[in-house]
Amino acid sequence: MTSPIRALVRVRDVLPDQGSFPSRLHARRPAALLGAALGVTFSVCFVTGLFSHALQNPPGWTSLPPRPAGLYRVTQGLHVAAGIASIPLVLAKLWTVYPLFWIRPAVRSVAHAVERLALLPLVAGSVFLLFTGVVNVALWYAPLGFYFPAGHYWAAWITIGAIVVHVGAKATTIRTALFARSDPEPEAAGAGLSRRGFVGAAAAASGALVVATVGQTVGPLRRLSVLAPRRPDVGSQGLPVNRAAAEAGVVEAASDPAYALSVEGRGAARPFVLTLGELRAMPQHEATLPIACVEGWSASARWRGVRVRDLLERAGAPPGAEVRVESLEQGSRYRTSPLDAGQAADPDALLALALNGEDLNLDHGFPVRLIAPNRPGVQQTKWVSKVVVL
Ligand SMILES: Nc1nc2c(c(=O)[nH]1)N[C@H]1C(S)=C(S)[C@@H](COP(=O)(O)O)O[C@H]1N2
Ligand SMILES: [Mo]
Repeated sequence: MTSPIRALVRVRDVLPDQGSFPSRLHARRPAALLGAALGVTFSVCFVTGLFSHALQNPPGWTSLPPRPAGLYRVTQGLHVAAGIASIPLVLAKLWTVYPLFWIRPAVRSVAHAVERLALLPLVAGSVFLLFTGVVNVALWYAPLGFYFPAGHYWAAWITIGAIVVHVGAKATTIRTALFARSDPEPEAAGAGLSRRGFVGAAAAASGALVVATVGQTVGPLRRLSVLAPRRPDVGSQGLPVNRAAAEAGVVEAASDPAYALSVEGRGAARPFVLTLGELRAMPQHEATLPIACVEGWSASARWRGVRVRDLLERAGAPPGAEVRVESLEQGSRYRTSPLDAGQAADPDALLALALNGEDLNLDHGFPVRLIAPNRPGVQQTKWVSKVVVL
């Protein structure tokens, strides 16, 4: 039982007999190739994930630029696409290396013990991240008994730590497997997949999954997005709806003819209240901006409404004021949204009244919604009732 395993960890990348793990795919080179591909996809996920986290939890020591307006659309599209691409790669990688989990002696030294212990957070973390990510993208929150962004975020740190340990421990093996002249691939006992064919198949599956979903954010590919839960062009007023007015319990409050927007707060020297008619009478500004949902879909739309900075000026807010926008919606995590000074001053930061040339409908946030550049969709609060100047 030991000989095929020893072949894996020792010098030659061949399996000398048809022992307990006969497949020639349990070898270092395919493992290293798949690992390298995963290194790329996980790095993309990690960096774009940190950016998304920073936008949603502003760090305080720095402000995040509202430009380029579509940046978050690109980074979050990449985040979800790279995560989806990783799924077949992880499965293939686990298949190539799983005999190593049975290696004996289980622990050879302290360093070996550390390296092997790091496999637990590595494998569990990777599977957890991909599973929770897919669950979130698929809008199927039921199986998650915790707040998704927090769980996903902390698991990412643990997993990245485990990856660093793993790559460090395997550096020599990886270098040899990738760059040294390798033995010729052994003939398969039966008609089996070659290593090259196996890695190619994993890459092809990965590419196919991406193509089947990336149209949720890359408009021209939308027809191919058979596996994406959203199509960017399908929804009322030509835009998907994330949470409808009825689900949010705001139908009555939002359609109340007595609706008024109030601009108030410590920073507002001259707080005021505007009816919908008065809001419509203010100077209107038009901007083309995307909704870029953390769940990976995004779509661009034409918005028209009142600039946040015009409201601040009217309220006598000091330059550099920060703002909290509040929704009529009650009891939701996403009922308020912060704008730092730069975001609030941006000429395209709007309280929008119209979408693609029509008055906003209830599901898109009637009477008024926030739309501003380079922000996650969750921060584009709908059914706005209050602008609080901080
Ligand atoms: N009040 C409120 N605003 C909200 C939400 C919400 O649940 N409640 N969902 C947000 C999310 S997650 C997204 S992606 C966008 C989607 O906007 P849309 O439904 O108009 O496309 O609205 C955001 N605004
Ligand atoms: Mo969203």
